[in-house]
Amino acid sequence: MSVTKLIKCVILDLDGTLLNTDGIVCNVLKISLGKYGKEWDGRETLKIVGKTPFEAASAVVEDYGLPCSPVEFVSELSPLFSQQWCNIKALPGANRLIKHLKSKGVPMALASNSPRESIDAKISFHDGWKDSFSVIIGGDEVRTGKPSPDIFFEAARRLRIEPSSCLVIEDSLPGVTAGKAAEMEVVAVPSLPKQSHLYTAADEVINSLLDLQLEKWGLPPFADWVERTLPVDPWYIGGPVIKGFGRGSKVLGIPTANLSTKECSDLLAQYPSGVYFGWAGLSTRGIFKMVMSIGWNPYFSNKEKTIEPWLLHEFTEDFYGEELRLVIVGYIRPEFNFPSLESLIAKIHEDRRVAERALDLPLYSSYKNNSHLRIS
Ligand code: ADP
Ligand code: RBF
Ligand code: MG
Repeated sequence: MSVTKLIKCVILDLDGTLLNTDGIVCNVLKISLGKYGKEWDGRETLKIVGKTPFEAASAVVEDYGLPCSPVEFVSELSPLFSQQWCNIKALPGANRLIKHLKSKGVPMALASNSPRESIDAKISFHDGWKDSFSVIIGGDEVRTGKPSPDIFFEAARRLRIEPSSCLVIEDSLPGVTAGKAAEMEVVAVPSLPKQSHLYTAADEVINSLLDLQLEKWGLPPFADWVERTLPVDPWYIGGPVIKGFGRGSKVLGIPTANLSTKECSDLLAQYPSGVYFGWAGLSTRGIFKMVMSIGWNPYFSNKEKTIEPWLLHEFTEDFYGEELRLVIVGYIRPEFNFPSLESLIAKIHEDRRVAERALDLPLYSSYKNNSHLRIS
């Protein structure tokens, strides 16, 4: 992007952009469709992200042929959703973004298709969020929800900032459409995988909030990158090493010790795909530096989200079945597709160098002694 836009404020969507609502929505639909003897299969997810509750309910009632009206279905779902709000986690990068913009005095608005009351309830579980937004608008406070631009026009009006100086951050297609119809700059952060090709209307499509580059919009840049790495709240996973796709060593010359994706599926779903690094512990062999990818390996277009840890050590033998423990401490970059196998391999070796150097920094090296890595 060549032109730096002079953006004065940021308007954020809530569900799927700042909050990881997808899992909760699936659970609630599973339960409520179960009452009608139907099984939620996730196929409507695309039809409901970014919609108003009424629109989402209409899609489900129609697709499943439910013997109730969308209005009735909404009122059946509402109490189930309310019970779940305390369990919704912030998406990675959400707290970082809100804190940063607040500390730099950049005005923020929250504009969501969900009713104002639900927005207030949801954000009450996240410290400091409510006070960070100068403006909060729900779908019930404007005439028509997204994809209509109403909600964004209203946000700009209340912020007293020209629409063309507003940056919208949105995960859904209706939200992107609404932002562009309001003639704002729009960064899309699709919440569903493998959808980025649908977001052609957006000014930029990023993989997760971790990849947001505020300086592109003339906003104060994040200052927390350390030698090409972004520290993350550490997370811990582990399990026996299983067989992967059988191509790490063979095709790339880069062996990756795979973990069962079923056993850590909840954790995996919480983290954006991308390249991360940290420390790896193997029961009988010790503790090693590690760099890994999480995701669908776009170069190989995998169907499943996998975790591919490369231990930065030369082993003389395989260690399938052994207990592998990982502590992940930092993020490097999103996953990419590559024009050639050589360029993919070269990039992974560059990741290795970045991780190797970073892990010597006190910030990251302290985790080497974490008890999670020592398996007794
Ligand atoms: P798979 O597709 O079955 O994971 P790979 O070709 O990716 O096969 O090789 C991974 C296996 O190689 C690991 O499960 C482990 O037993 C072994 N291995 C040897 N050296 C390493 C290393 N440095 N990092 C990760 N795995 C290694
Ligand atoms: N695969 C991709 O398709 N794109 C990537 O950007 C990518 N980055 C990776 C970075 C690291 C550090 C590692 C260890 C793997 C990466 N891979 C990537 C995954 C690689 O394709 C995978 O290890 C093989 O497919 C083996 O299953
Ligand atoms: Mg592997």
